[in-house]
Amino acid sequence: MRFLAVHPGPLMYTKIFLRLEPLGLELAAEAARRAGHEVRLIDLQVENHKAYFRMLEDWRPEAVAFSCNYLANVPEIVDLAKATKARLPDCYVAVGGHSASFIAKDFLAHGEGAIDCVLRGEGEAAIADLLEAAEHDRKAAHKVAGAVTLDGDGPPPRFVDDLDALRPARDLVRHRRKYFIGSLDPAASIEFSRGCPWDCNFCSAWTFYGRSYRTMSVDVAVEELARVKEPGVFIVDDVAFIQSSHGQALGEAIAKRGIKKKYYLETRGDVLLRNKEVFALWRRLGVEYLFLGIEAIDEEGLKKHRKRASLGGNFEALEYARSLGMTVAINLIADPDWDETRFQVVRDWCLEIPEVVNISVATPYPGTEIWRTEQRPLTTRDYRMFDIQHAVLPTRLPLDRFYRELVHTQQVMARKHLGWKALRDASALTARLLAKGQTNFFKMLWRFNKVYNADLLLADHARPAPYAMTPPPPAQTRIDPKLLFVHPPRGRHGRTIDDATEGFVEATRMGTAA
Ligand code: B12
Ligand code: SF4
Repeated sequence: MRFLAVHPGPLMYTKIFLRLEPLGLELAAEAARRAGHEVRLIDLQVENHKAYFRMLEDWRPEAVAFSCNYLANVPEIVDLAKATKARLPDCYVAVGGHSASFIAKDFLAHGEGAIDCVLRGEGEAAIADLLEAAEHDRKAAHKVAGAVTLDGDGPPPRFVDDLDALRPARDLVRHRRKYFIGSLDPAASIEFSRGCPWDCNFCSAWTFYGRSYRTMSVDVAVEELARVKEPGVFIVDDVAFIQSSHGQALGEAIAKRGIKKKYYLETRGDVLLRNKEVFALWRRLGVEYLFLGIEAIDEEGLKKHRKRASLGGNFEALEYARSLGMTVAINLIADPDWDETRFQVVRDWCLEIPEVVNISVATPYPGTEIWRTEQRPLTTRDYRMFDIQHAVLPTRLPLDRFYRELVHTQQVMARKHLGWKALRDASALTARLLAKGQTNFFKMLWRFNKVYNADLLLADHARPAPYAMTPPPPAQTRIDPKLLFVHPPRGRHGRTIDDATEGFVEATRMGTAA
C-alpha cells in the first residue's frame, strides 16, 4: 500500500526555541515499511499544506495517518483529514499519537466520517495490523489493538514487544537541517528510555504509558547514535537517567566509541542529585543544555502540582547543574490565579538566578489527573488554546492584564538570555552556523517579540472555535488512575529499574523522601 505519514504544523513554541524531528511518526513509518508498504513522510512543521496537497495529487496515497501528540493541532488535523477524503475518497485516513489517544471518540465525531480510525497507544505496535485491514478488509479495522473506529473499538493498545526492534525511519524526513534546539543547529532526536514512573497531576506522560518505564539496550542505542549525522542531539526521554547504571553504561559506551555530539536533555532535580556522577560523565560527553522541571518556587506551588520534590532539593540540584557548567533551563507553571504581585515576585526571582526560565500556564489536559479534579470551569473549548501558553481557566486578573503580566515576565526572562550581551556572546557562534547555512538559531534570536505578544494571545480567544472539545465530567477530589491510562499498567514488572531505584521513586512520589 502507498502509505503517507503526516506530522501537523508548528505551534507557538516551535516558532522560537526549537523544532524537532517527528520521532514517534518515524517509528510508526518504519513499522509500516517493515510490513512491506511503500512509505513517505511529510512534516508540516517545515513544509506547508500546499506541499501536502501536492503530494496527495502526485503520489495518491492509499492510506494517510496523522500524528497528533499535541491537542492544539486537533483542528488542523481534522480539516486536513476532511480535505484528504474530499480529494481521495477511497484513501484510508487514521490518526495516532499521544493526545489523539486520550480523545479518540471526539476525533471521530469531529471528522464526520473523514477519519476512519484513531489508533491509540504506541504506533509501531499496531500500524501494520491497521494497514493490513485498510488494504484487505476495512470492516475488520476495529479488531486491531488500540483501534477506535466508527464500527467499534478494538482491544486495549499493546506495547511494542521490544524497544530495540525498530529504529526510526530518519531517512524519510525530507528537511533534516530544519531541526534545532537553541544553538544545537541542526539537531536530531533520540530516545534512550520510554515512560515515567512518577505521577505528577498535570502531566500525561505517565498515564499514556501506564506508569511504566522501559530502556533501550546500550548496544542498540549507541549504534543508533553513531548513525546520527547531526552534531546536536535532543534526548526525548521524559526524565533522563532515572536508572544510574543505564545512564552510566550508555555514557561509557559512547565514550569508548568516540562519538562526539552536543546534547540537550531533561530530568528531575532529585534524579540529578541521586545520580551526580552519571550527569558529570554526560557533561564531559557534551551535554550543553539541561532542562529541569522545577515547576514552582515555593513549597505550596510544588504541592499543588504534586511534583513531590522538595524546594531545597530543587535549589540544590540547580547549584549542582550550575557547577557542571551546563546551560540550565527551568520551567515554572503560572497559575491563572496569579496577580501582579505574584508575577513580580517571579520576575525578581528569575533575575536573581543565572538559569534560563521558561514559563507555562497551568492547563488541564485530557489524560491528566487535573483534567478530572480541577474545580474551576474551562473558559474555552477551543483546542488551539491548549498549548500551555494560553489561559483556559478563569484568571483572577482581567484576561488582558494576565497576558500583559505573562508576556512581560517572558520578555524579562528572554532579555536576560537573548539580550545584547547574549547576542554579542552568541555572535561568533551565529556567524559559524550561518557560514554553514544553518539559519534556525539566528532566526530564533529575532523572532521573540513577534511571537510572544499579549494582543495576539488575547485575539486568539476572540476567534470562533472550529471544533469544540468535550468538557471533563464534574470535578472529583480524587480520581482512580485506572480511568486515565491508555496502556494498561503492568505494575512493578513494567518498570526496568532496580529495587533501590524503585524505592527512591516511591519515596519521592509519596513525599516521604528525606
Ligand atoms: C520531546 C517532547 C517535545 C518536543 C517535541 C518533539 C516533537 N517534534 O514531536 C518539544 C520539546 C518541542 C515539545 C514541545 C512541546 N510539548 Co512536548 N513532549 C515531548 C515528550 C517529552 C516526548 C515526545 C516524544 O518524542 N516521545 C518519543 C516518541 C517515540 O514518542 P511519541 O512521539 O509519543 O510517539 C509514539 C506515540 O505517541 C505514537 N504515535 C506518534 N505519532 C503517531 C502517528 C501515528 C499514525 C500512530 C499510529 C501513532 C503515533 O507512536 C509513537 C511510537 O510509540 C512528551 C511526553 C511524552 N512522553 O510523550 C511531551 C508532550 C507530548 N509535550 C507536551 C506539551 C504540552 C508540549 C508543548 C505544548 C509545551 C510548550 N511549552 O509549549 C510544546 C509544543 C510542541 C510543538 N509542537 O510546538 C505534552 C502534550 C500535552 C497535550 N496533550 O497536548 C506532553 C505529553 C508532555 C506532558 N507533560 O504532558 N515536546
Ligand atoms: S516526573 Fe516529569 S514526566 Fe514524570 S510524571 Fe512528573 S512531570 Fe511527567
